[in-house]
Amino acid sequence: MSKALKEALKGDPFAYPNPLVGCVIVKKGKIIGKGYHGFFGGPHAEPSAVKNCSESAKGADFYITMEPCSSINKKTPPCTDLLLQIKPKKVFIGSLDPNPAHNGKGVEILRKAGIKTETGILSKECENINSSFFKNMKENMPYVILKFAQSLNGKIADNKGNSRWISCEESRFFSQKLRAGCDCIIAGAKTIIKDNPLLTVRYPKAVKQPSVCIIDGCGKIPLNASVFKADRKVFIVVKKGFSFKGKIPKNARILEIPLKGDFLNNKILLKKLYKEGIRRILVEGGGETHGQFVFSGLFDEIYAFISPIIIGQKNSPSSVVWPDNYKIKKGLGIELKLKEEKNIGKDKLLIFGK
Ligand code: AOF
Ligand code: ZN
Repeated sequence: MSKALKEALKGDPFAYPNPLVGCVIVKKGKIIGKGYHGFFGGPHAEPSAVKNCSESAKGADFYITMEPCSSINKKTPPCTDLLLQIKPKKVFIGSLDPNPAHNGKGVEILRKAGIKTETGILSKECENINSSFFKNMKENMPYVILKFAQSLNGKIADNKGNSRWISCEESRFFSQKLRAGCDCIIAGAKTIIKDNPLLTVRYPKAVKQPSVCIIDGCGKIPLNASVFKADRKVFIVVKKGFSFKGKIPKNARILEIPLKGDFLNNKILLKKLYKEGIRRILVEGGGETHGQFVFSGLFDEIYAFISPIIIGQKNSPSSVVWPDNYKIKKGLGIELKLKEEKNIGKDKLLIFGK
């Protein structure tokens, strides 16, 4: 199963928002085939592994990180059909599929057909690689990743707004991979006005551009901003009742969201985006946008690229900011859990969860 997990990870970033799934086929103590779900809409791990087999998979043992799918009316045929046809000796399963269309059903179908199954092999590990898919299925909410590159002292630009480049080239490439695995990028209006970013994916073999969602309570962004130029959807989020002046670009849509205190109610925004089909979101600043999501606990992970540079100007902006009068329930700030750390070029990437 740990080898199947390694296979599954090869699906990052193009399998998203589908789960990462890997499959290893073993016969007489020898691995005869391996495969993974490589891209959204593409073949699942099981048919990929069967296709790669060096001999017939009949009577072999299958190690699959997630319960095989079993429903029709989706992009690919049910993997249970393939398994019933192959008749494996035994099917070892990591995690169950949290998708209500499949949950527990795949295992049941195999058992009823007389195929031995064993579930719960490295189940925590198999679940952990799919935390976004599990959240989507269980909460009907998008998975939210915050990303920023900051100096050692927490600054994202100097006092003139110069931010090129805080992080190194390797970190910026890694950020592109993160974008390629998301279907929406959230940015604040100030970022759009100040930096006029494209917010596109420039990553090898990426075929889709994530949509962009601009938090713009009072409609201040210029409607000829670069962000509208790429072929993708742009959501402009304004406070409820605000009417936007000017001609809205063809690929843009206005989302009206009620206020909560001084800011927009981002929980309602996330629910709306989920209904629009958005499953994995990258929040890419600036500091005040990050602050709103962090303060209200509306995030799942934070990717902080820490660069070995100190930006000392008093008025240089910070990576996460909220108003002085916001009260923290306990302690000095919002505590996080460090999940992983990596050296990327000269930078350090720290990945936090809640
Ligand atoms: C598997 N093996 O490798 C994956 C599974 O739209 P489709 O046809 O790609 O189906 C997507 C659903 O299939 C997804 O929501 C999840 O329940 C399951 N994913 N199942 O047997 C795989 N990726
Ligand atoms: Zn399947």
